[in-house]
Order: sequence, then structure tokens, then C-alpha cells
Amino acid sequence: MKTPITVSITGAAGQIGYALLFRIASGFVFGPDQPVNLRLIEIEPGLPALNGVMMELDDCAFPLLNEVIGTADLDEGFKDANWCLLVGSVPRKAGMERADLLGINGKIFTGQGQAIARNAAKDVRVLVVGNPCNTNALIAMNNAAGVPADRFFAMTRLDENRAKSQLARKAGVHQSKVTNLCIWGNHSATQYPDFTNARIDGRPVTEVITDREWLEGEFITTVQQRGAAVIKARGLSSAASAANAALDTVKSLITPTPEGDWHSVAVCSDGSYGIEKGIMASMPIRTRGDGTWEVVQGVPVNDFSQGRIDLTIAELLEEREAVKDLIPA
Ligand code: NAX
Repeated sequence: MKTPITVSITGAAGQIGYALLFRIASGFVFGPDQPVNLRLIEIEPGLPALNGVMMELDDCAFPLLNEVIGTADLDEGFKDANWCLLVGSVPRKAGMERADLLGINGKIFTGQGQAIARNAAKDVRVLVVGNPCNTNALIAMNNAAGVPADRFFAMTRLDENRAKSQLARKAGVHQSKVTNLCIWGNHSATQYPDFTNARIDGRPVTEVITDREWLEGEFITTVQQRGAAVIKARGLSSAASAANAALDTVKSLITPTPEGDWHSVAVCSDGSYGIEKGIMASMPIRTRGDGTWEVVQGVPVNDFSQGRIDLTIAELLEEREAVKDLIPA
């Protein structure tokens, strides 16, 4: 039997957690011959619900699920973790300013970054889903002394998937035909879904969808506002699609990217595309399949795209400024 892979998940009793755990335990992510240990982390008030989730995991009798631990203790939760999925965070409540939310959640991610550095496996990789995910990832990365920056990611895959499905619908094709879709910047309403480089069946989207006004207008706002639209319709925020995107992200980071394509995830900027070094910004990424990844270079950025990218990067810089006290010098 292969050595089990250990996956630590925070917010494991929440709605995304509920849509995530069972698919990991089933072998969907790491493969049909890879046993998995789950370390499920909740805050104290979440532990009774987590216990119920663990009962259901038991009741699935998953052949690949080796061990499950539920805990509110970060050291226990991140022990030997190969993957950390940081989902738990405090939702924005009425009357709460963005800066308040950044501060409250920021404090969660300092402690989690430190605990990951103390306990996780040498090859640990960390995907932050809990919002504001780019800046939470920035804080965790900067508080995880000794863990290389290229192990930290923040999720923009849900935005990529949403954008692909909107383009496919407009073009009347299956969503699998849409490739090379990059989300630039922040996972927020300023994100830029870059249709200018996307392709449908290998052809530029702009040749297939000639309605430029739609591409520059409704398409972008639909993707940017999709989360709010789901809340309006469902009364709850996106959960199954968010969990699915988290699993897509992990899979894309552990398997080689198809030739000529790329995927979107926020990584620590190396200065590519003029994006300030050190911030967590979404950009086009390729994975080699050996645990390493690279920013795809040479993706054309026209004036329209540059204006959009500048906006979303400016927001990330503002967010970093708002949490600067949580980032050690
Ligand atoms: P829920 O409120 O259903 O669940 C969150 C869970 O996290 C709760 O069980 C809570 O007890 C737990 N929690 C809170 N603080 C914690 C901490 N310090 N340590 C461990 N657990 C903690 O939220 P859910 O719908 O699951 O969403 C989770 C996060 O994902 C939210 O921040 C949400 O904004 C974010 N999202 C991010 C998306 C993305 O694309 N990056 C999209 C979907 C989602 O909105």
C-alpha cells in the first residue's frame, strides 16, 4: 500500500467542507490507489457539527480513507500535512467594513501559517479558499517561516470555471471546448476574466464570439458578480461549486497541464507582467506534474486588459496595506 497522503482542512464542518471531504476521501483527487488521512480543523463551536460529519465519513466506509482526526488544535490539525486546504474564515456580516473583515480573518491566518510551519510535512502545499483568500494566503505565507513561498496558493478556479461556462453558453458549445482562460488578480469583484486570450476549440474567443460589447461588459460583470447571484438565488453562498473548484485546483497543481493551456490560481508574484513582487495575484500557471509550477510568460496583454489588471492589482496592494501589521518584516 502507498504511504497515505495527509490533507488538513479548516472549516471542515462548513458548507464547502461538507462538499469537499467526501470527494477527497473517495479518491477523486489523489487517485484510486492513494490512501488519504484527513485532519479536520474547526473552531470549538464547530466541533459538534464536525463530529456529525466524521460519523458520515465512517458511514461511507471509504476504502482509501486511512485515518480521520477532528480537532480545534492547530498543531494537531496540521501535523504532517502534505496539503492544507484553508477554507474556514469569518463571513462578512452586515455593517462590517472590508478592512474589519481583513483584520479579523488576517489574525486567523497568522496562527495557521505559524502552525503549518511548525507541523506540516516538508513538501506541504497550501490552498486558501476562505475569503478574502488572496490576502489571507499572503498572511499565512508570510507567517510560515521556512516554508517556501511557492507552496502557497489562493483559489480563483471557481471564477475560471464560471467564466468558461459563460463563454461556452454564449458560443453554444460545450464548456470543455473553452481553454486558456486566465483570471487575473484578486478573487473579488475586481478580478479580470481575460477573454482576449481565451480559446474555443482552439480559436480565439473573439473570433467565435464577435459581440465585443458583451465580452467587455456583461461577460465580465456576470463572472465578477456570480457569487452574489448564487447567494440571491440559493439563500446561501456557493458551496458545491467552490469545493469542486478547490479540488480542480489541487488536481491541476499535481498533474501536468495540457500542452498549450494554462490554469488560474493566485500565487506569490515574481514580478511577471509588472505585478508587484510578493503579492498573491492570480495569473496563468502551468504545472509540470513534479510538484513544481511556473507562470506562463508572453501572454499578450492589450490596453483593455492592462487597465483591468491594474485595477485588481491596486486592490490587492490596498489589502496588503490594510494588514501590514500582520506581515512580519
Ligand atoms: P461556512 O460558514 O459554511 O463554513 C465555515 C466554517 O469555518 C464553519 O464551520 C466555521 O466554524 C469554520 N471556521 C471559522 N473560523 C475558523 C477557524 N479559525 N479555524 C477553523 N475553522 C473555522 O462557510 P463556507 O460556505 O464553507 O465558506 C468558507 C469560506 O470560503 C468563506 O470565507 C467564503 O467566503 C469562502 N469562499 C471562497 C470562494 C473562492 O472562490 N475563493 C468561493 C466560495 C466561498 O464564498
